[in-house]
Amino acid sequence: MNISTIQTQPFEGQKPGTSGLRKKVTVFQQPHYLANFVASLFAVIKPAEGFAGKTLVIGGDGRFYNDTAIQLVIKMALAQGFSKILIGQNGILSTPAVSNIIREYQAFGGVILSASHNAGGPDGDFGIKFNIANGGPAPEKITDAIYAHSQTISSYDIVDCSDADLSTLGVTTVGNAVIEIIDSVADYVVLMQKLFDFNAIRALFQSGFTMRFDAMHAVTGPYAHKIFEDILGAPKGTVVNGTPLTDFGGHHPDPNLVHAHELYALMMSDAAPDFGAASDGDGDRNLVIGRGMPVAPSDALAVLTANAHHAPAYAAGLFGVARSMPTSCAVDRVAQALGIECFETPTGWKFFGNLLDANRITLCGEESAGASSNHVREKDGLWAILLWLNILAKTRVSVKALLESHWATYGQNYYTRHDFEEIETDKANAVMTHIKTQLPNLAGQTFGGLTVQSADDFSYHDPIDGSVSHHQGLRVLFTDEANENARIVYRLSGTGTVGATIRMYIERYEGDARKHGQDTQNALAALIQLAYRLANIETLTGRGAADVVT
Ligand code: VG1
Ligand code: CO
Repeated sequence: MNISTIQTQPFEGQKPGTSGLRKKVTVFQQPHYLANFVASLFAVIKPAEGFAGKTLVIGGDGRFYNDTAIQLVIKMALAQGFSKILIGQNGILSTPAVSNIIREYQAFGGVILSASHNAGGPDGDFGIKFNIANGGPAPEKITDAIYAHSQTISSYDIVDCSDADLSTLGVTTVGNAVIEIIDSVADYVVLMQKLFDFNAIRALFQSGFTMRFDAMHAVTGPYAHKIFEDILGAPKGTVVNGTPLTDFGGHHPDPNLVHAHELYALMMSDAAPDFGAASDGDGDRNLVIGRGMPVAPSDALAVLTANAHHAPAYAAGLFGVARSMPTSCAVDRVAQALGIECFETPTGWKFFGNLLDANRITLCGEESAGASSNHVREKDGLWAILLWLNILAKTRVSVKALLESHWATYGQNYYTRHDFEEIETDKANAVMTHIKTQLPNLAGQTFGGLTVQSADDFSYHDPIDGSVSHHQGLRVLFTDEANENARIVYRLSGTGTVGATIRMYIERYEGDARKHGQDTQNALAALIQLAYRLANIETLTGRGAADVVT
């Protein structure tokens, strides 16, 4: 193997965000841009003994630039001396599948090429992130070090060899190393069969239960065809948009009621099947809609926690649960009832890893349609959908009935997120500064029937490794006359690629069963108005309404 050393210079701003480095494809296409990041990654993670004897997993969601990026990562990994490189066929692996393969094959880590729910194609977004040996996203101390290295880089090493054939399963030798192309779906399917009662779900489909799964032309298509149609016996056609496309058919592969509108419209119509679900670009998110009944992701986490015991993997109970700070507090009440710990972490899956590794939690989730368990170290869209199916197969109730009885037992946390996208960065910063300066004076103030209990800039103290992460969102906590809680949370997105995105998260607990099941935006109207007012959003940004409301 002939290794070349290429001279380069730093690029500004190669800073990983909530979930890796995410930029426009055109940014990644600049000469050396991706190579600089990959070289910085290898420099930071290289153990004293080097990479000999170690395995690297590589996979992506199939979006435009996936192939080009994978070939580069392979050649740079070979130059670093990795002994084995495992790659999903045609470069395809969902994010949870990568996480599983890292763990299953005891790899050193994995490189995931994806920009998740962001749009793809030549004008769309691309992304790269690194997952460590536990299968989870690299913690902040690694991503910070990669960034620091990228700002001083002057050269990188790469092997001169021809491109690997990603389409043929099997092993190829390159110098002292082997490249193995593995089935993208097989290991993941085996894992799911270990966790869930497939016979019960098969019987559910046999009984006439109907479902639509929308793969949004993203990575889960092949997984979903295999699991739902081939193995569980759902009729062909249950999975739609099941062929991964490099531009996701021109849509945002983001499973929310806005971008998965077709599914939503079907589920709210007379022709609705019993169960609707979708996943995102890289397969780690999930959307679940019952017939006539969308399920808010925060509620889903609570319902799954309360009913997980129906699945074999969780029958013995849960260690604990965790949710990201902006996620609604619905799951907290379930944890309390179960007598298990409930942790509140910053946004992003990397913060769950330590709690999962230490067996402090079994399930965790985020308001942004992400949930998972200790079976991998990523959120897992199909896992969540299979857990729903397992629960429905055992209880034989509708999603609507399940949700309504959940609210009757625990109360309902009305919840919404308002996103203001592509705001000029200095305007977005002005909004955050405006809110921040008010925080110290808010406690004790009353707005309508709501009194501010506390207001702060959230810092997370990791209970396992003691690390502290500051500035994880501004939160204002209220209590009302009935002593029930409400919250407003503000944060800047760390996954956008154009300008800045402000996210407002608005939540109010409703204990009175007669007031459950109302339209969310109506139920939260006063609080939403207050959230806009406290942020002075219209004056500071010129935006009177959010771009995406979920
Ligand atoms: C968003 C979500 C966050 C999620 C992240 C990655 O981040 O809010 O909950 O973990 O995307 O999801 P942000 O910083 O834009 O709010 V995905 O499916 O990339 O892996
Ligand atoms: Co994703």
